[in-house]
Amino acid sequence: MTKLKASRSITPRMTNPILVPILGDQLSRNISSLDGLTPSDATILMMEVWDEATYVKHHKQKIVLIFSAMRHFAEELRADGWQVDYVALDDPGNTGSFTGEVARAVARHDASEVRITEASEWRVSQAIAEWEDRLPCPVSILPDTRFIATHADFRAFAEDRKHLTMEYFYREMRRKTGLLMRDDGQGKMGPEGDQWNLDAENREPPKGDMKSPPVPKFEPDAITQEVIALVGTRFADHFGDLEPFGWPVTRDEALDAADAFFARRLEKFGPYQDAMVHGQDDLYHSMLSTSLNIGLLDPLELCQRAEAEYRKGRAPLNSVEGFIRQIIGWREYVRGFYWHQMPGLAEANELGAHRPLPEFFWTGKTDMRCLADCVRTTREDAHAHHIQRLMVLGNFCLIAGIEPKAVQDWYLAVYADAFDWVELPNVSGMVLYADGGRLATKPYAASGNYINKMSDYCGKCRYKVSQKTGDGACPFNPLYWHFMDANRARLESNHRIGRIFATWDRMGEAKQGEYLQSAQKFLDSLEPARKGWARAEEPTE
Ligand code: FAD
Ligand code: DLZ
Ligand code: SF4
Repeated sequence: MTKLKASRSITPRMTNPILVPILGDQLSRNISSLDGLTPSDATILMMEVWDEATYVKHHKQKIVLIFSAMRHFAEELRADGWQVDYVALDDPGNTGSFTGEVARAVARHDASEVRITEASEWRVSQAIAEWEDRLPCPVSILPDTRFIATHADFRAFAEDRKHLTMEYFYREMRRKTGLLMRDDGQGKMGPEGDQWNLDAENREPPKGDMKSPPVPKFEPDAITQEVIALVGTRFADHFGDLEPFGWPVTRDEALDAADAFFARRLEKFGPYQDAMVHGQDDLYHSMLSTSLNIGLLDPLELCQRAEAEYRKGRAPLNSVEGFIRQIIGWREYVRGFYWHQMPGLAEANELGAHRPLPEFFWTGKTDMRCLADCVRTTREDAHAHHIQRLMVLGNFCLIAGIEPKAVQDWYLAVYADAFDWVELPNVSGMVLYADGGRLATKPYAASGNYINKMSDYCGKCRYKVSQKTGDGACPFNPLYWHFMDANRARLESNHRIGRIFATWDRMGEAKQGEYLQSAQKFLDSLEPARKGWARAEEPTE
């Protein structure tokens, strides 16, 4: 047991304590496991465990983020008088797993009960479900009230629907929260501005010399520096740059990051949501996903602040609605979808994709300028923005037919905000169509044209985006048709994409042959990723 700092004013205890394990993504004072408890009832357990740090080989900055945020949170709880039993990674006797550490702590404190907020991930929830049988005391598992939609809300929404279209779920969340709702004058509540979704206004390509206001970076304090040193030695072979590290690791820092976003970037968040500019990694994005996902910020609180900016006339509706939709729409939706579709979602491979992930996803060594830039920002910052994840990296994986497990592992390992519940639906559903279209109504496949329209990547690329086939053609062009041709039987009946095959048929055999040969030549040239990047032991086939 590591004491990071002496506890202040510990209340003497008359009865055996309730043990409250708080996991690394539950760092909120409002976590449901603490509801109704006082420092005299409970001992809080926080655990740095090898299993969590290595189930995939997380980006170094992600491990620094979690461990540093956990250590800061433990200090804050202690300062409020809570007893915190903090097990550090290198503490003697650390068993390396949540189950092992909870069992040791139950014995150490002679706990009367274990009380925990449900895990956000399937893998961990399965382990927690066994605690009741393995521990000598009762175990209570409480709902995670940080999410706006309950599991029952999502089940009710999903009942009897073939396609779980996000848009309808989002409208329910707008009604449930009252965000951006107004009385339509006849006593009925409707959406502000009479439209639920202003996405059509949010597709501006980048403008010439676009410079967005800087995102605050937080100087590592002594606690963070200690963790940086630990990660530098213990996780040296993990992907990604360790420093500079500037992610918020406390609630105060996360609130500062949110203040900076609302003051300077929210206004243009909407229009430039889908834009990509070489070397400019944040643009007008909030960069708040890490803080949201580990509990430093509350989703509803952020959306209410965004709405207030609109009501005060400081941000336009398309930006505010767009931001709120990402959070109470997409974020809540993918969480509900995850629990509704697990465990099958992790295994789904509707399109039968089997190609290994290319090595350049880890090294960034590719002449494709768009992909090289997205891998660079991923390596440097443990972050890439949504459209880079979806339309460059994801689109490539989709149309090159990369096997879903390899893609899932990559996304889970490389992003500081990656947790299975949010990564998996995005990868399997939104990007790869591996779930057979439950989440997305069509695959988001695109040729180089889309990337050229929404970015400044193509101008200086070795490949020519206007060239369709042959040496020097943008690889996205032949790969697009190769993908369509290979998946025709599954996609032709899809009303949103099926018509594309008429264009393909009109090309004639000679042109089609050129596309298919160019794509095949490119695919044959790809070097598969070496084993050991994502997992210490690669699963055998
Ligand atoms: P902003 O653009 O400022 O958006 C605001 C917030 O909306 C985000 O912080 C996030 O909480 C939420 N959000 C936006 N889009 C989504 C979405 N599709 N799903 C869930 N929440 C969303 N997000 C993660 O938090 N963790 C992941 O592991 C993750 N994996 C992804 C994998 C793929 C293939 C794709 C296409 C998207 C993924 N996303 C993931 C969603 C999104 O890319 C990130 O949330 C976003 O880039 C984070 O940066 P930001 O905070 O600046 O987001
Ligand atoms: C991501 C992560 C890492 C790297 N390490 C830890 C850890 O040592 N201890 C911990 O409590 N949580 C960690 N996490 C976050 C967990 O993986 C996350 O809380 C659970 O998986 C949620 O189900
Ligand atoms: Fe990417 Fe093709 Fe544009 Fe090059 S030409 S940056 S490969 S889309």
